[in-house]
Amino acid sequence: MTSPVDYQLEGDIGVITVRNPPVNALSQAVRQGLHDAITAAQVDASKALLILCEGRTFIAGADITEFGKAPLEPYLPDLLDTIEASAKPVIAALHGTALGGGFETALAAHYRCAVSSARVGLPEVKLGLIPGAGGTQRVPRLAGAAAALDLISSGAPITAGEALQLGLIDKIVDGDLHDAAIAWATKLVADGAPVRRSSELSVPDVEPGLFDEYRARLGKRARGQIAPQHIVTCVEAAVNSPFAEGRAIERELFIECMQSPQSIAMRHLFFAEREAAKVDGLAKDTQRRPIDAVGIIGGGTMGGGIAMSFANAGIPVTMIEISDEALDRGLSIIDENYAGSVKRGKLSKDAAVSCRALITGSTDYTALADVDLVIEAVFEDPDLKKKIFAQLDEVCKPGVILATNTSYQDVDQIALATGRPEDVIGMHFFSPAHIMKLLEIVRGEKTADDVLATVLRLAKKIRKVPVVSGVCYGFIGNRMLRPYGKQSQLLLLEGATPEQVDKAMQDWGMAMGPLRVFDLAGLDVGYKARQALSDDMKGDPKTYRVPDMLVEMGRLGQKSGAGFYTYDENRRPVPDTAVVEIIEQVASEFGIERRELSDEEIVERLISALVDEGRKILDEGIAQRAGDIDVVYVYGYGFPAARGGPMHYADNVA
Ligand code: 3H9
Repeated sequence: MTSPVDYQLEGDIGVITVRNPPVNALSQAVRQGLHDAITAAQVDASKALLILCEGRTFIAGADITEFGKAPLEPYLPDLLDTIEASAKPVIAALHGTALGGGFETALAAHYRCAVSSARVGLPEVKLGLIPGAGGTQRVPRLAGAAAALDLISSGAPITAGEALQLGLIDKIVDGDLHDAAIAWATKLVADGAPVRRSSELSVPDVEPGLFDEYRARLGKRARGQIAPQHIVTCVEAAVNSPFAEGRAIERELFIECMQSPQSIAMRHLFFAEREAAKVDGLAKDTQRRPIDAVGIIGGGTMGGGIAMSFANAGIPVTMIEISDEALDRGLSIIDENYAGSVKRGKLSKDAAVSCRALITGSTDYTALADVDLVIEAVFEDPDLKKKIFAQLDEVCKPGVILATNTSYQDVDQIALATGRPEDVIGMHFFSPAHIMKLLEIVRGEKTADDVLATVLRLAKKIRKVPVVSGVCYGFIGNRMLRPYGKQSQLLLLEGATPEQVDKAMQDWGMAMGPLRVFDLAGLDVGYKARQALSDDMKGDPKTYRVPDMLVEMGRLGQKSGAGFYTYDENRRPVPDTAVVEIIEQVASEFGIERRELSDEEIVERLISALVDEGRKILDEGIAQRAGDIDVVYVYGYGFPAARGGPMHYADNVA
């Protein structure tokens, strides 16, 4: 088998090229190839060594598919010791995304250059891990402890420019990376540049209290996760101990993380997310339709958020509303959102202005005559939606994709309102749509393959995580939410309070407990939806009597200042004895004797409700695979990533 690492002398420079598509991950063969090349280079005529990669990126990390298996030599930390120990200067030349073990490889080199579009980072924490090949020890030595904590605990990559400022790279080069790097290496040789080992540096002085502050902050932000706390321990060790000792601590904690159920869960999600974008039976080479302009029907919170998702990806949007006032209102919400993004530092002012300029409005459907995709985002009224689709059928050009953002309605019925059901699909965004990552793509019975393939690719372009669902009431996510919500009502009647249910779920890791979620969504939404259902579909009245009574009292949730809780002026939920009285009254009407419930019982019953429905969804073929359901729940419903999603949790931990 040919090695994925090639070594050649180019003049005085020994050039080590990694060629392991798609992302040049550090498989055993790559590690071996690097080891052999570095060793060979010590005794040849080269005066300096250059490590670079072919393809779209520098090494993007350890090979995650090898994790959880018996480790194979050479181990990465040992290989990086060999690189750093080289008697000849080693230069790493970065492009694409130098991540995790890839960036650690670059940090073990003596000099680093990068093209300006490159990004570097240590994203291990997103896999429930810590950097395991010296990253926690070398970054603080080069950039200081505070910068190291930010970089490693967030897992977010930074630009080459930021890395240069932090001292993590030495030079940004223009033009062809190979040629520019050879030129720089040649100059370093001519200047007699010495080997520079980051392990030999000491960490600059540290602000008192820094580590305690990070421990507390990460304890809140990544509740219950072990990797972020271990990162603080390792960086602290970098400050207080020699390199070898710090690295031994890093190694031990890396292995602990690697074997933890949290990392197993997060690695499962990494692959599940990528798998979810693939559809069984959909040919890889399916032709995609070009999407260069988008129309959105409805300028409410949802329509506005969807418009921003496209504009942020550089795609122009025409937003349609029924009146000038409604349009102005919609556009001004978008203005406020952009102003908010600038204020929070998420977007530069210039970027916000150019994105916003891509959104225009109209009250006339003929403004959609030339767009390539229309997304309907009006409220959940099936007749209104059908009317809109019939109208779109009249004004839109052939080949346009017609999508509905419905959360519940039958996409096949909506499709039949047009003469082109094969062009109709569901694109279910989650609120706020410009922030939430999940996109449930609903494949109708007649949806054409190229429509599905186009929307799947488009999802990536607008930086969403797509999951494909079949047609059923509520699709994957909201269908599972129904039994979960019903179970929460039974728990209340049997003896729990709203705050006990929510606290139990939040302590377990959910971003928000179910009753607070319902208050946030608006209790009137479920109320109205129930009015349209038969008694049979509504199910046991015990599961909705309390929220019905709350709505009839005008307690619609957060927006009316009261629902399962009352809300103070800062929209914080305050427990309300009036709600407990209603619960007690309904319980007694149904002859239920209230008792004390444990937090364990609350969690067990609520998660089982999700999992049982998830299994039905799988059996019916609504979801292709269990991992798809996990992706929906983690990205759309605040399920803790460190538990891997409801199906992974049920199969592996529960
Ligand atoms: C680490 O390094 C630990 C060390 O500190 C210590 C070790 C001792 N391994 O995402 P894409 C596959 S932990 C194996 O669609 P993009 C991926 O599954 C690692 N496979 O592309 C997919 O396969 P398929 C730290 C990997 O352009 C294909 O490549 N590094 C790996 O949207 C394309 O991926 C990370 O966490 C991998 N490391 O994004 C980086 N990475 O086509 C993880 C990708 O069969 N990777 N694949 O579905 C990423 O963040 C993105 O893949 C990247 C490219 C930004 C690189």
